Amino acid sequence: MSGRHWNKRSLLNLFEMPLFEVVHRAYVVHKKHFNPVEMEYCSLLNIKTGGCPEDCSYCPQSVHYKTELKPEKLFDHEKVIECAKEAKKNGAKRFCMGAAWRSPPKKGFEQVLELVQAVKSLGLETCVTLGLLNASQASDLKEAGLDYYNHNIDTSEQFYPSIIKTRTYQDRLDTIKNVIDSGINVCCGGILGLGETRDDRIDMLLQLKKFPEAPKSIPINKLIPLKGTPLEKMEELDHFEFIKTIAITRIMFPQSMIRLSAGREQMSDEFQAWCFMSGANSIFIGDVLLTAPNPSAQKDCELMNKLGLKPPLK
Ligand code: SAM
Ligand code: DTB
Ligand code: SF4
Repeated sequence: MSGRHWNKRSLLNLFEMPLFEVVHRAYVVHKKHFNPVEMEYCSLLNIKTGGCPEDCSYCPQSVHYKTELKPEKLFDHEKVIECAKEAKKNGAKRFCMGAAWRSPPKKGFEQVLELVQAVKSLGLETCVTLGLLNASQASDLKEAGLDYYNHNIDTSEQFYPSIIKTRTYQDRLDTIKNVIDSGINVCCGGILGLGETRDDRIDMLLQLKKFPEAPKSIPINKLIPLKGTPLEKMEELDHFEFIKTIAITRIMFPQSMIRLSAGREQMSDEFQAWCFMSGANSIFIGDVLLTAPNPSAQKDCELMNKLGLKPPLK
């Protein structure tokens, strides 16, 4: 399957198949490469909130939109380490730190390098998402022991300028190249429900396939239409189209971890279960994502128990 040649036609064929057929194919691929009852838990912390000069239409942290968010300075080192310890106690395998920057400023970047080393020494995998990176920043992060860098392409190249005007798709691809060249694992995916077409979803998946190697981790976010952002009133994407896209991602990327990222708080148990059956095998745990609510630990624990899913044994 993985050696198959992917193009618009072959992906459209999959999208046009009956839902059960696509989900069945995805589950077969999933079972071949993973233990289907295992769910990876990652934890997320916004270490620098708001005041971001970018204009991503979905994001409450952009200075371009009047949202309810209060900008904050970079978190204190000790406070971050406390959160990382708590995340480990709750079963997280990876601790991901996000900062609302276009690209990391010098002093903040040095502090992040120290945080990466400290979090890693707790026995957690590390991930950061800091915006655009040059080659030297990527290699400094590698040296500090960073395991993953999250940088999403979000949608198709064609649709991208309708969502973000302050940077180009190519800026994003350049950063991903710097991350790959430095030897850090790539965490790269997108958002569904931005108002994109099926064709855009296909192009986004084809773009992920063009990387020299498949991203080890693929976050699929469901748009959370946040108050004050231009996408606040966006009509919700059809649930089955969302599920099909997850299933097709699994078929195309048999060995990648697929994270059902933003949007779980707004989804029913059944909707999430369909996504897990279609190959999503990773989630963020904890009450908040970066700024938006995420299901509580108790709610997630109940859902995992009902579905018979559990974190992998260490
Ligand atoms: N500033 C960094 C950047 O843009 O790469 C890191 C943080 S950014 C918030 C990480 C990702 O979160 C975005 O690429 C997008 O996919 C996702 N995201 C942000 N706001 C979202 C929303 N309202 N709903 C769903 N996903 C969202
Ligand atoms: C990703 O793809 N999703 C996470 C993580 N990478 C950094 C972020 C989701 C953010 C959802 C909106 C918010 O919390 O502000
Ligand atoms: Fe800034 Fe990232 Fe939000 Fe875009 S998504 S406005 S780059 S924090």
